[in-house]
Amino acid sequence: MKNFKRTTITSALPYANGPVHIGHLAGVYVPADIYARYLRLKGEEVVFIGGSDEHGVPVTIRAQKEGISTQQVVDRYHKIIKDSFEEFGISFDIYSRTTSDIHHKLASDFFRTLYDKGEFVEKTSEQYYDEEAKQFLADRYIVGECPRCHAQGAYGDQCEKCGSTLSPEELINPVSKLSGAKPVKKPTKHWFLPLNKHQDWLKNWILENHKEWRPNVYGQCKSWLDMDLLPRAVTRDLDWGIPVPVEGAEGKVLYVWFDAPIGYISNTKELCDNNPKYGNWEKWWKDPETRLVHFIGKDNIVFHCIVFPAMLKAEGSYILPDNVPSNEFLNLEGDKISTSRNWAVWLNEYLVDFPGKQDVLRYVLTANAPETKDNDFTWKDFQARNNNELVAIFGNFVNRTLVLTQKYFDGKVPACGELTDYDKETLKEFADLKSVVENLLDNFKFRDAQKEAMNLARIGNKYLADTEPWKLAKTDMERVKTILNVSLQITANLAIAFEPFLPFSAKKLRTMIAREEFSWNELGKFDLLAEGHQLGKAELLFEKIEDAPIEAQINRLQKIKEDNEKQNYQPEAVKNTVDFDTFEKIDIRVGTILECERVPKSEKLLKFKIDDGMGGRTILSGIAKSYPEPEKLVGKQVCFVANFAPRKMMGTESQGMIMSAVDADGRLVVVSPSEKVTSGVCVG
Ligand code: B3M
Ligand code: ZN
Repeated sequence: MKNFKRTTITSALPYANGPVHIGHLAGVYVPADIYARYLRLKGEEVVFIGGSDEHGVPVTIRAQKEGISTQQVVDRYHKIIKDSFEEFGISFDIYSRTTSDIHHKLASDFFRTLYDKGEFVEKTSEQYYDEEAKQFLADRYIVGECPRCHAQGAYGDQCEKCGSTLSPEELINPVSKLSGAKPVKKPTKHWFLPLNKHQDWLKNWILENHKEWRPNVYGQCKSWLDMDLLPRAVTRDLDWGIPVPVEGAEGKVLYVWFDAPIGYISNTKELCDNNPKYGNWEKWWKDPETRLVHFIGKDNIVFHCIVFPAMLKAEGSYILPDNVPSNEFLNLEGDKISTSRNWAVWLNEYLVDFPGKQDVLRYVLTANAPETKDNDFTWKDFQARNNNELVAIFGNFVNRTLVLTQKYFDGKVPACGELTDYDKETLKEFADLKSVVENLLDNFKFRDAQKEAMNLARIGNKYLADTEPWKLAKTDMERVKTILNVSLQITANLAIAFEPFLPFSAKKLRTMIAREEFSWNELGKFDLLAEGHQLGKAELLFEKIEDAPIEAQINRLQKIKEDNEKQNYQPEAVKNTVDFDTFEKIDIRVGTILECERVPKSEKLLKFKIDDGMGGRTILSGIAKSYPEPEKLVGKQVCFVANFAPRKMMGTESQGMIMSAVDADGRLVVVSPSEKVTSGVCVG
């Protein structure tokens, strides 16, 4: 690997159109943060750049939906997102935004440079235009029938029902989302980045010289580069964004995917302009001795590996990314995370439900990181990993070590006597793992790296279990001293090894062992805590998570699923027509419920005693699951079929049928008159 002087780490700029969820954290921000913390701990020169992507149609659509201005939308979500990242310890050197002045100027200048160098091609094409709203329509603003699955409401770029990628021209009966009008075609001029001109060097650069990129990233690039690349429009007809700095481009803005990656550069500039300790911003972007690494999700690969590098190359003075570690997607309880279906665990909500447990989520998301394939987050796994790994292994080891040291030595590090062979073996095994963890981190294998860090804790836990110092305390205090000294050195090592992954717990642990900071290079050393060093107060590093809060989460998701099913409800086809005479044959009446109880031994049946105005009758109805407290129905009026042929069920004759609506989720709801009427009257 080439030797670099410093590293610029970027993480995708999330659209400021909603809060961030566990999928964002797992896919991009936790791995980027682990990497940044690891390099800093090694004493390397690093910047870690983040920010909100505040342009683009996703943002304007949100404004439309919420009925507020686009500026209000980005102000609201930029703050929510920024706060969430801060709370989860994502250690950005800067988290800024693409509506900043610095960014507008830099992106605009960048465009102008390429324009002046003749790096764009100009093309006039026919685009959909809304004559009522008087604007050109972005793909997302055109809806119609999907040409593939014929669902209504497909977007001009994608059908959410069947997942097909579409172009607005393909939609059947397209209408404008802005006004509902039928859009018309109108010519408009745009600037295109001719990717075809860049194809050859891109091919060579990625396919020949970056074979080490993750297979998912390399593979996606290859499939693009094996086709002929086409010019890409980098301007749009929109009123939200950075104005195109060219005469004759009034009413046009830079395409969001043109300006957003430049946001990495602008944010670095903003950081450096305000903090002299980072030096000149250009060294982070233009010095060939700087290593540029982009952390992104898989849907952003082509923009970071092909489009943005082509822009940087066209400009001429920038470095190209050295690696683009992109993750696949994280699913939630087996289903794709979806903002529109609210199928997500939102970070701001997680913290309300699990205050102080940032590290638990970080741990679980890394343990299940979708590094090579899509992966699943489940609440049961979350609970199990907390209880069986963080609490039972890491926490347990640390706690026993500190409590025993407190008990026997007043919290002072005891002297280390002669090491037994077993002690030496343990320490060797431990020290060997250091290079394993490092190697994994250097290669962006965070999931395996964390697993090895947990193995370090396992070694410690096993050491204590095997040596049982609490038993030796009565007979051999010298040996106890050595065992606890070794255990304390291991504890200090764990504080280092877990620092990139679990920064809050590592900090807590450092407080407990009264050490302010460590460097990565101290990992694998066993003289980190000197004899006589006074430790701090021992506290539990992690707490067990009980079943109740986990079930609450599962129920919440279940409820969302049911609500979604309802929203997607497609009414059943209407049955064959019947004439009035046929209809008249059914005698529907209103009755008042006098008694209602479960039929013993039946899961489904409820037994009703009904006042039918004719002396009363008994009706059995299979709706018990929808009415877990049947006695609450007493006094209610219901419609029932009075001339339904009597049937015997579970030994009782049912004299009629109670009418129920079947809701979209299968729940049965009895049908009642909207006002109280006399028992026994007809419905018709
Ligand atoms: N905002 C897309 C996304 O959130 C986009 C990333 C920009 S990175 C420069 O998936
Ligand atoms: Zn479709």
